[in-house]
Amino acid sequence: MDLPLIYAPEVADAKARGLPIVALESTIITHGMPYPENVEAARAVEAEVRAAGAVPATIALLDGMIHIGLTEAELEALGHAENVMKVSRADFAACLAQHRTGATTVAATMIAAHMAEIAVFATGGIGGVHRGAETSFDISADLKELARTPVTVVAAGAKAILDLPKTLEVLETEGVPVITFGQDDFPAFWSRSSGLPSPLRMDTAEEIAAAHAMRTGLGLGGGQLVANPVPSEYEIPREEMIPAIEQALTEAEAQRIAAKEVTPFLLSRIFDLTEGRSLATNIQLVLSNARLAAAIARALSQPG
Ligand code: PSU
Ligand code: MN
Repeated sequence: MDLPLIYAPEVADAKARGLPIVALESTIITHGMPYPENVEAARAVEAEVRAAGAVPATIALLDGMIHIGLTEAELEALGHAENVMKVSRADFAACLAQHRTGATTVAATMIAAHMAEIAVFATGGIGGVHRGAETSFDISADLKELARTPVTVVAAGAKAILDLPKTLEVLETEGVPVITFGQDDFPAFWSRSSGLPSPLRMDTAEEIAAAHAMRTGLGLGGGQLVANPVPSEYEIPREEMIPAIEQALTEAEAQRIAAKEVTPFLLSRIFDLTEGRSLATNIQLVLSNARLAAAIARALSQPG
């Protein structure tokens, strides 16, 4: 079977010319931010990738096809569509076969990017091990995907709604390199530091590209997680986020939120509880990740 891939014209052109490409996810648009800020943010992130010398490819599943790059109209429609599936590895094929609209999580975006031979992907935060996972078993499929699919994912670390020490433990067990950019501490999304040391540190996009190429050359399989701390001017200190996080977690438990709904529920409650402050930081950190991802993609496309 031919893969059901559709390339946006800009991405098809970039592939034909061998230009660096950065994949972008769509769950952040449909389940991670409110409309219309989500669409504005998605456009701004695409523009940032272009300004940094690469071509953006926002990925989504539309009407039975894997879209690598969305047109203006597709992005706008996705931004306020209803009943959009939040697609991971488990429901990727079912979403396509049923011709449903699916937003791709980090895991699903990695799968699609790899099919399209795109090696670098920028997002905000990855899914991880949820607090209480020792009883709920709620561990994001993003972690296993990082272990099996050879895409370098640039994120701002993981949110403190998760159990960060357990998330790092699982990544280590799964053989995923966790590389923090430019500092020793693993970042915690809105905050530059989680208080946990990062397993690896690199200070240039070229080093990260070389590590990606080395993994490919060695046949190790799997991707890399690059943790890029939010720029300090947009940081929200951890102590300021803790009350909103605690309240969102308490509400999720009281309302028995489970499975795929957990992360979107927590994200949306935290946006409300911080009155949009967390959203502004969220947008800035994705822009910063887009710039770093573009630099890595450019370094990878340079011979030698
Ligand atoms: N974490 C964030 N922002 C997000 C997500 C996670 O800080 O938008 C989204 C991503 O698409 C991620 C998904 O892949 O949630 C993880 O969902 P789950 O925890 O259900 O695996
Ligand atoms: Mn989960």
